[in-house]
Amino acid sequence: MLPYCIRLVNIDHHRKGLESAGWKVRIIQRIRNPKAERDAYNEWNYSKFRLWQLTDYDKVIFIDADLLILRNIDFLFTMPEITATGNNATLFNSGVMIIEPSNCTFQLLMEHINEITSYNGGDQGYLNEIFTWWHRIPKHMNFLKHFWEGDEEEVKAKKTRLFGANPPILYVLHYLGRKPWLCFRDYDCNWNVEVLRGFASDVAHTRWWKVHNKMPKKLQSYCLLRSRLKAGLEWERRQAEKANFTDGHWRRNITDPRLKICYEKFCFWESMLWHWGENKTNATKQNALPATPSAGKSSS
Ligand SMILES: [Mn+2]
Repeated sequence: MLPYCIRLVNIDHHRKGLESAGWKVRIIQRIRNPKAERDAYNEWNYSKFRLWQLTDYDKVIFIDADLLILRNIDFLFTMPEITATGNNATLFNSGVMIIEPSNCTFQLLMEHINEITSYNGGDQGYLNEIFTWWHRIPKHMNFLKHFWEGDEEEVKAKKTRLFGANPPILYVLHYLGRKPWLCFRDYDCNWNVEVLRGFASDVAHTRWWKVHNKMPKKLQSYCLLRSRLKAGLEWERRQAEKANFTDGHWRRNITDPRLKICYEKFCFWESMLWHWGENKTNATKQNALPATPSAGKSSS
């Protein structure tokens, strides 16, 4: 079983979507990170600890909602708790984890919630404090879509080859930064934001859309864009234009049909731009686009 951790905003609607895609949905009580700020992106990500309460399963392969599985990973069920890929030096990335549900472990996790400070503010930092011994599997099992600042051109080219390889070489691709379904399909919108440019890869972006296109049309309808998000994307594009980013993605025409499809009451998103950016907290509070934490923080 591959449980899927997701925040359902419109419960009935999204639940239906997940169920028609074949997921067994379980509604859980969220767990608040007591050290997180109110309404921050990481306020509720300790909810992941509830994985250990799935005691009707002996073993669980946990996969973050922003990963694309490209090859069969069933053999991971033979690995013990806790198995993961390395993030940096001695720490593991919590995007893919093999865990063994146990109420005792769940209790242990909950017991220290007020003392332990997570190095990155997220569940990853916390779990790394609890599970100091872990089993390392190759990076191909949770390959980060990220180019480090120091990456040589050769390394970048190699990563890009891996993102696009067909048949796939990578087992699992982890979409860091802005998610492909929150961009127009024309290009990776990480290009248009200075602090996110290390996450930009049109090849990885296209890969996600290829999988999307194979989904039944009915399921694709869950991937539409809200008016507020369209406005946010256009605002970022204009910022990139002002800064005259040399990659020139901001010049491209948007052909994605989702630009013209509106499912909300308010469809005139262009008017949202009239006062956009005047009050910065306004844009983040109303959740136009996911916050843009530093590269390290968004790596989970
Ligand atoms: Mn992730």
